[in-house]
Amino acid sequence: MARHFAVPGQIVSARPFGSGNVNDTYLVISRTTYSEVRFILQRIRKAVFAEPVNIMRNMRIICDHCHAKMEAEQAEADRVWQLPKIIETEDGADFAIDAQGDLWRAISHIASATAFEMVQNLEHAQEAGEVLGHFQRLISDIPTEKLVYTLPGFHVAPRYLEHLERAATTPLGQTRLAASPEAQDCLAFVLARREKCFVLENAREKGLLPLRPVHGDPKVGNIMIDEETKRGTCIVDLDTVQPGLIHYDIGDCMRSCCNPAGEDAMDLDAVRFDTRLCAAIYRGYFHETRSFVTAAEREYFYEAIHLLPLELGIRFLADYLAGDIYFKVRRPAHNLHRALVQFKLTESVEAQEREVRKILEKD
Ligand code: GN1
Ligand code: MG
Repeated sequence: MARHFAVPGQIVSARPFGSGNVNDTYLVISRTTYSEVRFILQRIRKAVFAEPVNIMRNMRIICDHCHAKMEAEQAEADRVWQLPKIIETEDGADFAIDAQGDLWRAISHIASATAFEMVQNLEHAQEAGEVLGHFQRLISDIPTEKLVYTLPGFHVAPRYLEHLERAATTPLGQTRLAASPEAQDCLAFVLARREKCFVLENAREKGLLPLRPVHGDPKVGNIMIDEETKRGTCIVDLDTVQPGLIHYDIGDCMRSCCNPAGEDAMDLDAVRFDTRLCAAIYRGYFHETRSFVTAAEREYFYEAIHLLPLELGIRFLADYLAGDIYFKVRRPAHNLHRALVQFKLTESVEAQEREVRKILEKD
């Protein structure tokens, strides 16, 4: 599939790249007689994205919009901001379809920058916040009507609760629950927090929170840090950019970047929500977004920081009970363990609610 894309030279390798839980990603090397080009090749999983073409429609709009805006702002910027660009096929299309009907795309590789799987230090956290805020600001003036939903219902927590409750009653769900006291504890943990799942969607329905273009998946592993300057340079993985609440992003970035033990922490006791990291992320984020974020939106930031780890835990647990069909797993009960990590994180947020709220009041 790499050969479909308009890149000079000969393809010499295509190796698995990164650690995505959904799509398949490869780093491809194409050599010419004088140099080489590296690019990213990806297959979109139809099991998750029913209409992969929608991803490419949004991606085209977002890339064109952001690249133009980044270039216009470059003279004033404190760094060279980047965003991968779509590499067209030999026929000038934004993607190629294989014999199985799967969609493949190629994008430019952001070189001399690293996407860490875990937050490294306070500076890294602040950069993560700044990168997310910068991206949200760049896309904030794209009318939401111009974007399609690549993943309908994404981050709508009540929906995930429903999935979980349904998965728990299926024969497989019942078997997995009966075999695991940990899974039973997880389910009880969620049910004790059931009403929390509705907080953001209720506020949205009341008209308190506007729909805006959001990233959807600003986890630490999607944020690239310049190896030279140690500053953030770009956010990758635009698959879930669609209309949503900025709370999904701030909550997801926090749940990912404020847990120094990482999403796959083997030692559950090491999982905690680090408020110093939270303050650093918020500083970077708010620096970029203060121009458009409303007071009402800020009032719900704490709820988002509490909800997103709970929601991801619900998603992992539901997938475990449904037989691991959504998230790729690397070992048995991987999804159950992932859920346990997120619930530990949720508890840690709860225990520090006052402290977190104080951080979010700062201007
Ligand atoms: C999935 O595939 P990846 O790693 O980009 C998931 C996110 C989760 C994340 C947890 C489309 O993202 O929502 O936060 O795993 N993406 C989708 O690591 O469901
Ligand atoms: Mg993703």
